[in-house]
Amino acid sequence: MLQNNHVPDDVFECRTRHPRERRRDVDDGERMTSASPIGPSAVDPLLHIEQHGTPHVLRDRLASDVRRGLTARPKRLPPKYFYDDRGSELFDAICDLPEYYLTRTEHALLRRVAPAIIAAVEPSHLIELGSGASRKTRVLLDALQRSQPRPVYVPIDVSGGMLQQSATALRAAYPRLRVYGLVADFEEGLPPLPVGRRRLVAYLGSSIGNFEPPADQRLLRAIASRLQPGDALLLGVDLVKATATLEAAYDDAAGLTAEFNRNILRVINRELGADFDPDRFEHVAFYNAEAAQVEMHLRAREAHAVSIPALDLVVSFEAGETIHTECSRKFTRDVVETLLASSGFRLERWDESPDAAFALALGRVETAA
Ligand code: AVJ
Repeated sequence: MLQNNHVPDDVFECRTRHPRERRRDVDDGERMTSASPIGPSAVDPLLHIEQHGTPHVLRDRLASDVRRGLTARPKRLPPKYFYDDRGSELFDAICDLPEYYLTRTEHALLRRVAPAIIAAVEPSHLIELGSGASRKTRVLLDALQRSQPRPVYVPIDVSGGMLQQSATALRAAYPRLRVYGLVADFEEGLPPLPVGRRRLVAYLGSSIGNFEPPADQRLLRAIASRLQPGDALLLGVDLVKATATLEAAYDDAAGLTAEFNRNILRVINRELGADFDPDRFEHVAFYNAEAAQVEMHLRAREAHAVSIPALDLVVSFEAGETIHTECSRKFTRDVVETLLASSGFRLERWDESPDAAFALALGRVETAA
């Protein structure tokens, strides 16, 4: 569709019009619309970033999630709140740690299979969920650029700063690449996706592992519902393996994962005026084999109380009491195949790293019978 010179107004599905919406023509008549367009940039017509959902709504969401989580027993917090600027930087540093094999293993696997995946799908659009720094994406973009005259990349991420930065860098590296960045919290509902001849959605890094059933299926179904038969999903999944390997990856010697875990408390301090002392919490990570997931918790070193003025709430902790901050599920081929099938995708390719540590699953949206 974006190959055409005249693109109909409904470049987006399920488009909602906002009264103050401003519409701007992009390049040769293509249009992007949203509640609050940030771009296109004055200096680069192939770069466009728009925001879905306002910071105000995001903060309300944080407030209600924190209230619900910290008044529950056992206490818990959603892992998506690790990722403010500092948390994103910490996660980036974790990806380079010797113990955190996930990122480099997936990267090497992608280098090996990206050409075959791009050849099989022949996408016009690469849509990436949780694109972050878009490091591994370049492997896919290299293959895409070779096979497409006018490739389109659609990074979707909650972090606007990160998105802007990586989108700008990608535009410099790939002169023919059109970048439509979407700043959105896709856990709160997937933003409308650009319509294209053939779309490949990539969800890498085993981030799907943060979603416990049935939330995993809900997310994949939402993706499938925005796609058409023939479109595809590339899912990166960390695989079940020796407990010691898994636990080291989430409790590194340098202590970066511990800082990353405690960062969620700093986020709550800043956003809700709380007085968490992160040093009063110990980082705990272990593999729960029965649930096939690594769990991260924060354990109070001593009994104390924390006040959260924005919620008008005081939370007390017993000595040793924990906050469950993350589940990182570990997968098998069977589990992934079943998850994909129950969400509307047929498993078309399954590629494992040579050490069977990590896999890439290619799911294809089923052609309607
Ligand atoms: C980004 C969710 C894939 O679960 O391995 C890294 C986050 N947590 N170290 C993961 C994380 C602790 C990461 N994901």
